[in-house]
Amino acid sequence: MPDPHLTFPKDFLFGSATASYQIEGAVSEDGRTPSIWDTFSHTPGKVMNGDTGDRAVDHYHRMPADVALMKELGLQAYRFSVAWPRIQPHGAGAFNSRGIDFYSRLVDELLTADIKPIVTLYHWDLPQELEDAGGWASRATAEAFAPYAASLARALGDRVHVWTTLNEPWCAAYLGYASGVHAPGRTNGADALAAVHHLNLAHGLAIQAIRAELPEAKMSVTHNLHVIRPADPHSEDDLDVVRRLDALGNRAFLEPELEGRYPEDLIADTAKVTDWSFVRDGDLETIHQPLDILGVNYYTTSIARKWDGVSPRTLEDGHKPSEHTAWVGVDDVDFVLEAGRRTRMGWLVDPAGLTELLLRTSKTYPGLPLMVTENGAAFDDTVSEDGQVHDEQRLDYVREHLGAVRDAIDSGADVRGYQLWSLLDNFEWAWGYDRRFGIIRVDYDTQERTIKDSARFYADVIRANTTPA
Ligand code: IFM
Repeated sequence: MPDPHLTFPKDFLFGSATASYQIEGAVSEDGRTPSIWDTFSHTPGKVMNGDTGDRAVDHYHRMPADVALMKELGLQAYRFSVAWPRIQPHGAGAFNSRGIDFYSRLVDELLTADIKPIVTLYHWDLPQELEDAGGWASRATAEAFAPYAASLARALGDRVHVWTTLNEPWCAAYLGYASGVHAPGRTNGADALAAVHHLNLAHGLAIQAIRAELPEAKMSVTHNLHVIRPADPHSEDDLDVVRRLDALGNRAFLEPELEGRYPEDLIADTAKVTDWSFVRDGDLETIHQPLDILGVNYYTTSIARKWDGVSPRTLEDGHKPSEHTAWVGVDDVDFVLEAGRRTRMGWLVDPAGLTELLLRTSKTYPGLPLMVTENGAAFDDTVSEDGQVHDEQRLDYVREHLGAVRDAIDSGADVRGYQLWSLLDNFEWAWGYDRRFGIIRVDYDTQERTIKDSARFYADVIRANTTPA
């Protein structure tokens, strides 16, 4: 008997998500060249324990077996990303048929297993050669994205269920170019804001390029939208901090992509850092393309207040609180660490925030269907004596967040699916292999896969929703 709180509309798509650099390994095989993450992870001190994605979870070689695991769980969709340096090793010019062939085989394998492919074109592994030529701070990178997107549209064609241009450009721009905790590790506010714009531009150009090849393609983009609450809802200062973080984190992407403009307050707030002259005539029209679905990644909420300039500030998720935004003009933020359950990332478990975010987004953009393209949790798992992983905390997290999605649907949000992050334990960026998000455990020495209890629970939810009564 399905849990009534976990029953979803008929066509709701249950799946799971990964990203190329986090799982593939095989970094120098079949013509792939280094990405910015290869360079960054091989730079001493950048990634915990000196971990790299060189081998990751060897998905490049184990892909058919991994798809068989997805089928065993009953997944209806699989969201993965394509490594640009496999497809176009120099970031421009010739395409690499061996790289394309890997993704073509993956898509076929998924379709044979009755799993819908959701393809992300960019999940942070920029070809190093493009970074050397200016990276996302340079317009040329956005322009190079269009032929890359078109080549994938030609190769994978109508076998793809949904195309996603970018994953979390917030991270690519601010963590990569402002705080420098992600590749390429730059700390330059003007570059970060130029990256915001060029990522938006790449999004628009890619949609045009894919639709030119595949007029029926379903297009999307995925954002890690932030739910930030003021510490004191009556404090003008705290409300203003939240407004500025919302402008940088949410509206810097949503407004150009969905409304064809940059927020005026964002331009004013960042005036000391840049004059935004990298936005050229016609760019906003290019960025503002019709979307079929908006991808929302959600993990947690935060509470912000204006920093008084004196007291020691809270350390959130291991970084200085304003580290990511200080470079781009918002340097007076402090985050309040609320009591409550936290994941191994230090993130508060707050399912109500997901309901709030889905409802807010669907109210702001009525008529635009939403998909939760990432949600999940890192916890320290152990293998029990019975050889199983009883990851109760992750199971609870998933159950509560699925319930939160259902609550949002009940209150009127048009949510079309849920992609659990992540299918497999994998390379968690600056945290290396120290943080496990998978619903399938990977033994990093043997590469053995073990289905965790959270995955079995998720499979039961899917089965209950798809088995005719
Ligand atoms: O692992 C990441 C993923 O690559 C992007 N979204 C957040 C996840 C967990 O940190």
